[in-house]
Amino acid sequence: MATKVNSTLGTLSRRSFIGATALGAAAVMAGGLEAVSPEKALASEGDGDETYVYTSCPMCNQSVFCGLKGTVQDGKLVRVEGNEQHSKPKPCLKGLTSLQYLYDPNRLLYPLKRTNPAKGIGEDPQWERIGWDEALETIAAEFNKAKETYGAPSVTFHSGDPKEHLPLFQRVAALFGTPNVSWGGAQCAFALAMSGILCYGATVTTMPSPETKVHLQWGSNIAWSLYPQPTAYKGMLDAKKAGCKYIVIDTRMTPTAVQLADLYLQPRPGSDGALALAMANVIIEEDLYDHEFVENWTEGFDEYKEYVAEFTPEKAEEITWVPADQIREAARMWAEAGQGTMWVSPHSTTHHSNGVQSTRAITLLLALMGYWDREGCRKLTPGVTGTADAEFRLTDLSGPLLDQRAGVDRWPVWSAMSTYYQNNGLLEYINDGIIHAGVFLGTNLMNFPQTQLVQEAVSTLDFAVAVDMHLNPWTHDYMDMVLPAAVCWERVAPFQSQPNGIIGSQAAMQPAGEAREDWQFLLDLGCALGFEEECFHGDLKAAMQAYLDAGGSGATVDDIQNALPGVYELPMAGEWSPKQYEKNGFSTPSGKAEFKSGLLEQLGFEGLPVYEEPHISPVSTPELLEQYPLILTTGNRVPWYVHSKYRHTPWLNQFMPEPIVNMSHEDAEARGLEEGDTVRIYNQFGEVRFKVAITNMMHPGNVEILHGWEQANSCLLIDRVFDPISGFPTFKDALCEIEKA
Ligand SMILES: Nc1nc2c(c(=O)[nH]1)N[C@H]1C(S)=C(S)[C@@H](COP(=O)(O)OP(=O)(O)OC[C@H]3O[C@@H](n4cnc5c(=O)[nH]c(N)nc54)[C@H](O)[C@@H]3O)O[C@H]1N2
Ligand SMILES: Nc1nc2c(c(=O)[nH]1)N[C@H]1C(S)=C(S)[C@@H](COP(=O)(O)OP(=O)(O)OC[C@H]3O[C@@H](n4cnc5c(=O)[nH]c(N)nc54)[C@H](O)[C@@H]3O)O[C@H]1N2
Ligand SMILES: [Mo]
Repeated sequence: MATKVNSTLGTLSRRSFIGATALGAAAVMAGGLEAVSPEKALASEGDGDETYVYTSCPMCNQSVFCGLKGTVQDGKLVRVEGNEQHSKPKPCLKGLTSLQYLYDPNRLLYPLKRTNPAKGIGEDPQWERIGWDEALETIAAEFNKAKETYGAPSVTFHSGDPKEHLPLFQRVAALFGTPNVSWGGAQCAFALAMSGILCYGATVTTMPSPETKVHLQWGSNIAWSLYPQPTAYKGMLDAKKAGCKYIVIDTRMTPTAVQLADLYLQPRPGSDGALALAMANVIIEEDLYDHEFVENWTEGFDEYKEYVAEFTPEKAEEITWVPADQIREAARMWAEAGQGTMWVSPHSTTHHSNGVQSTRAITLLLALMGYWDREGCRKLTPGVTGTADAEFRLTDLSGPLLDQRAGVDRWPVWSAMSTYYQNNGLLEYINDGIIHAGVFLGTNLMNFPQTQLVQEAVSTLDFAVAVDMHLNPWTHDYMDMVLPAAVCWERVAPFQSQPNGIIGSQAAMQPAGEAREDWQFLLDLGCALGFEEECFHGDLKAAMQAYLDAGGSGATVDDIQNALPGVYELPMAGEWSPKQYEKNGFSTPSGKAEFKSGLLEQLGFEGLPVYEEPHISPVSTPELLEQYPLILTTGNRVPWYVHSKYRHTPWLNQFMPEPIVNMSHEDAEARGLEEGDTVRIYNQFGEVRFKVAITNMMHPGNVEILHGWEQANSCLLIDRVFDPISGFPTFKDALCEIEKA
C-alpha cells in the first residue's frame, strides 16, 4: 500500500522516507539535510572561524548525559567530541553519532496533520503539512473539548523514556488539570527504585568505591549498556585493580562477566528471587550475618529467617540451574568481605511477574550484612543544594488530583510511591473510556506488550498528537497530528545536574526546518491552553529562570551559560558522616530496614520477599513448554541501539543491520540451524522473523532478541500480564520455538 505524505513540495510515499537515507523524497521531507560522512564529521580544526558549543548527550534516552563539545564552522556543526570539564567527559559511539543524527535526512521537520479520518491498523494517515499556529490551536481546542465532555483527567500527557521535558510536561498537565502523566520509569528503573525504597526508604544501587571489598553485579551488562558508562565502568575496573572481588549474576556470559567476575553465576531467567533467598539461607545458616545491624536496625528478621530456611542451596539449584556449591561460594564471598556494594539492572530482574519481590530479595542481602551507609558500602551522601524542582513541576497542585489517576486501584503500590500514573494500562484506560485524548511526547507504541491492541486503542482516541524527531509508522500511524522535535544540538533547555552543581547546554544552530525544542513546544501549548502567565508567555529563558528559582540556588541562566564548558558549582548540602540511620532511622513505616515491608502489607501484598515462579516459565506452564521449549528473553541492550532508535543511522546501523536472535550451539544444532539462517520465532501469541547468531553467551534453553525492530517487534510475543506491585510489563517472561523460515 502506498502511503501518501503531502508536503509543500509534493506528495511523498511514507515508506520512501522511512527507508534508506539517500532517497530524494527523504531529502525533501528533511528540507535538504544531508547525511554526514565520517570525513565531514571530523573536519579540520583550528582555521580560526570555529566556535565551540557544549551540551549533554541525550542519545541513551537521556539517562547517562555524557559531556559533549561541538565545533561549529560556518553555522554548521562539524565535529563532536567529549567535554573534558564534564563529570562524564568521554562519550561513547552514540554521542559522536549525535552529529549524524542531527543531519539525518529522515528527520521530521514540519508539523503534519492526518487527512484520512479513518484510523486503525492498515489505514494510511495521508499526512498533510500544516503550520504551528494551526497545530497549537487544534490541540488546545481538542483538549478543551475532552475536558468539557469528560473532565481534564481524560487527557493523558504521555511520555516514553526521554526525560528532559518532564518538569515542564508535569507543569502544563497540572495547569490543565490532568494527573494522568506518564514517564519512562513505568517500564524502566522505577521498579528497581521501588524495591530499594520499600526495604530502606532509599535506592540501593551503587558503584564500588576504592574501599569496597566485594561488589555484586546483578543482571546488568554495564560494559555494553553504557549505563552510566564509560566513566563509571572505568571506576569498576579501577576498583578491581584495588582488590574488589566481583560476583556477576547474569543469564548470559556477558563482556561484563568476562572482564570483572571473580565468580560468575548463570541463573535461569526470572529465578533471581530464589537465588538471592538461597544466598541468604547460607549466610544465616553459617551465622555470617551482621547481628548488630540486624537486631537493632531491621524489621521482620525472624519471619524472614523462617521463610529463607526453605531455600537451601540444593533446592535453589533445582529452581535456578545454579549449582549449590556456587551459591554457597557466592554467599560466603559476599558475607565475609565486610564492605560490599551492589548494582542491579534497571530492567532485567524487574521485567518478570515476580519482579519487585525478586529484586527486594536481592537488595535485602545488604541488610543482612549491614552494608549500609558506611565506607565501601552504599553511602547516603548529601547532594548539592539548590536543585529541587517540585515547585516548578506543580506536583503539589496536582496532589489533590492524584487519587483520580487511572490505574490507582489496579496498581496501588506504584500509585502510592509515584506521582506519575502507571501508563502500562493505557490499553484498558482507553477501552474503559477513561482516556479520550492525549499528547504522546517521545513515545514508542512498540513498547507495549501486544502492541497491535494498543495501536488499535490509540486510534480510537478522539484526538492524539505525537512529538518526535522522526515519523515512525508503528506509533504515528495512529495519531491525528505529529510535531517535529529538535535534537540536542538545537536546544538549550533544560540544565543537567552534576555531582558538584549544574551544567548548561548551548545550541549550535536554530532547529532544522520548523522543529521546536520540547520546552518551547510545551510553553506554546500551555499558552494555547490559556495559561500564558504560568507559561511565561512562551519565553524559554524566563521558564528556565523559574526552574532555577524553584531550586533555590540563586543562579541565573546567564551564570550557568557563562560557566560553560565548566559546571556552575553549588554548595554541598553537608558532609557525609557514616550511619545516619542511627540518628534519623530509615524512611520506612517501621523506621528500620524492612525484611517485611510495612507498606506492602498495608496495601494487601505479601510483606516478605517471597519467591513465585514467573507467570510463564518451564515450571509454571509445563504444558506450554511442550510446544515452546525455549525461554525467550527480550530487550538485552546492545552498544549501538537504544530501543527503537538509530535503526536508520548509518554509523550505528552498520553494526547490526538486521534483527538477530542469539542462541547457543546446542539449541541451534538441535534445530538444524546455521549462522545467518532466517527463522520464525513463535509462541501462543504470534510470530517474528530474525536471523540466527550462534554464541557462547547464551545458556542452552534460553534465546534472546532485541526489542524495537519495526519489522520484528518482540512485544508481539509478550503477554499482557504485569508485575502486580510495580505494574511493569513481563518483557522477559516468555517461551517460544524457533524453526527455519
Ligand atoms: N521487549 C522489551 N521492551 C522494552 C524493554 C525491554 O527490555 N524489552 N525495555 C523497556 C525500557 S527499560 C525502556 S526505558 C523503554 C524505552 O521506551 P521508549 O523511550 O518509549 O523507547 P524509544 O524507542 O527510545 O522511543 C522513544 C521515542 O522518543 C523519541 N525521542 C527521543 N528523544 C526525544 C526528545 O528529546 N524529544 C522528543 N519529542 N522525542 C524524542 C524517539 O525518536 C523515539 O521515537 O523500553 C521498554 N521496552
Ligand atoms: N547502548 C544502550 N545503552 C542503554 C540502553 C540501550 O537501549 N542501548 N538503554 C538504557 C536503558 S533505558 C536502560 S533501562 C539501561 C539498562 O541497563 P542494563 O540493565 O545494564 O542493561 P543490559 O546491558 O541489557 O543488561 C541486562 C543484563 O541482564 C541479563 N538478564 C536478562 N534477564 C535476566 C534475568 O532474568 N536474570 C538475570 N540475573 N539477568 C538477566 C541480560 O543477559 C543482560 O546482560 O541501559 C541504558 N543504556
Ligand atoms: Mo530503561
